[in-house]
Amino acid sequence: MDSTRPAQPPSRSARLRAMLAAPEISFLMEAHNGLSARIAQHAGFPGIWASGFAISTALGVRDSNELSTKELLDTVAFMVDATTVPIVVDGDTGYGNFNNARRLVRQLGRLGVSAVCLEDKLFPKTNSFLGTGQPLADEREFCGKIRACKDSQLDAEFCVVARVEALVSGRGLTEALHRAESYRRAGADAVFIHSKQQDGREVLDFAREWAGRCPLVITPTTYHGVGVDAFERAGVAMLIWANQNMRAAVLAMRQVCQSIAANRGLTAVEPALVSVQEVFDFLDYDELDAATLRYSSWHGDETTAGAGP
Ligand code: SPV
Ligand code: MG
Repeated sequence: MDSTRPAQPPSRSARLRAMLAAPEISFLMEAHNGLSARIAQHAGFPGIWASGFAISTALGVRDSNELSTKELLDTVAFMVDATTVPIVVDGDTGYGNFNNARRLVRQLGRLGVSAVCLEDKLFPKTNSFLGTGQPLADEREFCGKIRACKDSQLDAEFCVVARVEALVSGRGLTEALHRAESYRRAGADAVFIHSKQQDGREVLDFAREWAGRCPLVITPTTYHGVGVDAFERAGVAMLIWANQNMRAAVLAMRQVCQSIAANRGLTAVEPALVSVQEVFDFLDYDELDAATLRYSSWHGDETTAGAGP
């Protein structure tokens, strides 16, 4: 090994894998486009959840696989470009069978995504909080999908997270544990146990019975009243705040539109808005000015490699 070469920092995927393996809990924040991803990273989150619900909503469609994989990938590409932290992409059910899912994994890998989360429901999926019935995938078929994804990933550190919907679909703890174990054996790097209860009880029960067989991921959207310490003590590796940026954006945009329409002016809203200059600063327009000076009229009189911005 060349000892004069500076050590490479760990890749995004390696960092995500390390977070899952660490004894302490990690927090991922939802983002749904380049801007929200940038804001999440800026706030200090060590990783981002590219939420299917939030991305769909931000594009004005429903979380029922109305979004195509191409549209998902286009959005995720902006999020990767806007950040340096690991991104876990919500891959829903994999957009079809094992073949569609493994192609998605290769496409995500090429973009620089660190993990995909696949849920054991049927295509087209429905959001877990809809009361429309939540039919589950055949267990063996879903195991094959996980295996196909693991066999297809381009980067050894890439993670496949298997999301268990047995509790959401009312099948109970025993089936949830059984499916989680099957998915772990099929090669899943982590298990995401989802629940729509409000007290977090079934998630804590699951975590106790699971006993750290592989990293556990949760999303306390409905059981947000339970302090995170309880989940940390129960051995949860990763907690995802799954949709709060999108919901905050809906609220803020609705309020600002209503106020401007009602008041026929900006007086009421202007103090509550970030300034245009703040937007320029956040997107680092200064870098573009510096690059313009450097590159727009190059004289070829500078030879230092790597002197660029
Ligand atoms: C998402 O954020 O798209 C999820 C999590 O899948 S949930 O909406 O809670 O099902
Ligand atoms: Mg989703």
